[in-house]
Amino acid sequence: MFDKSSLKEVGKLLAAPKKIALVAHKNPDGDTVGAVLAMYHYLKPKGHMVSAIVPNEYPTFYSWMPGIEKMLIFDKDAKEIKKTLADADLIFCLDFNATHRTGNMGKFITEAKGTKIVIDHHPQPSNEFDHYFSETDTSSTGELVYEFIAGLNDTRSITKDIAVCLYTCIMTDTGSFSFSCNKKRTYEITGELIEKGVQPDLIHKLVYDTFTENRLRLLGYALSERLLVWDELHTAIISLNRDDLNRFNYQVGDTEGLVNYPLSMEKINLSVLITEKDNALRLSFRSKGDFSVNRLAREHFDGGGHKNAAGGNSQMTMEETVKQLKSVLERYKQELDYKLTYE
Ligand SMILES: [Mn+2]
Repeated sequence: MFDKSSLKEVGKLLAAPKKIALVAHKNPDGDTVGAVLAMYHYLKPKGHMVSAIVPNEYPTFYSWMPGIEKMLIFDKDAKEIKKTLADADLIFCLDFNATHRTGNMGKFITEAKGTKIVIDHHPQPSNEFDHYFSETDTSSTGELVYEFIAGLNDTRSITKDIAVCLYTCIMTDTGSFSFSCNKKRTYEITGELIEKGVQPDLIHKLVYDTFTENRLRLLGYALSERLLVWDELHTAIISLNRDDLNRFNYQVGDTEGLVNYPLSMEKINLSVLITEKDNALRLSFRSKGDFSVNRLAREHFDGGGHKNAAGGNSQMTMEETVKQLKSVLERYKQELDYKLTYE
């Protein structure tokens, strides 16, 4: 799985107590939060001084996760985080592979003197780090954290809390085992986590069955009033501006998963969600089949991600962004014209 000499070197670094910063990416999802907390619970009992750091607020449907109250949030605790990063012997970057993915916090990671270690499954890592535990063909960073611990021959140290965090990573990053989940190894690891005490049905409820009424009504509104379908491009778009979000008292995480709904139409291969947040537009892309939204986001929307799930940004107005999206997609018309078949 991983490069033996990197594992050996990092294993050596972890053999004596260290100051360790564990960092999540901006707009945190279940994978990055779960990976940070799993590493926190793994390293802390070994005598290290460990800090868990996230750039901005995480959605409330992760607030049940063990240890999450320990998270330092850069938007609130910038001063403490700057010092923690500057003092750290080791910095683990979990679920991202370029410092800019942590927003304004990025430059403090860049400036930090500690050894920088990436555990991540996104394509094309930047060269800013010292050690890479990077596999693009894996369900989640959580799965790679398991492999990292397994690589150190230390799965016996995996407690129920660690297992719960890692399970949350795998469940959320595979859309409850509906994508990026075609490998036997993902299920072997899931089985091991269940043996450590994870209850999959309970975790599913804690993450997905915790909508507020406003969130469910926003979903209904988005699908009935804000959905645009471009048949000839096999594409659907949902756009939500500030007023739409305010109307339903938007809270962080309320649009999570929304982008997946249009893909449930047979004719749709690409779904795009555009939301107005912090005076800029955030784009979220999902595809089914071979169309790469990572490429689309990288080449045209200042973003990136995975083949079937990516994010991007736009500095234009909503109207201009939708127009630009349409003109870009016209160029991909052929590539978007397919129908999934059983083979
Ligand atoms: Mn991930």
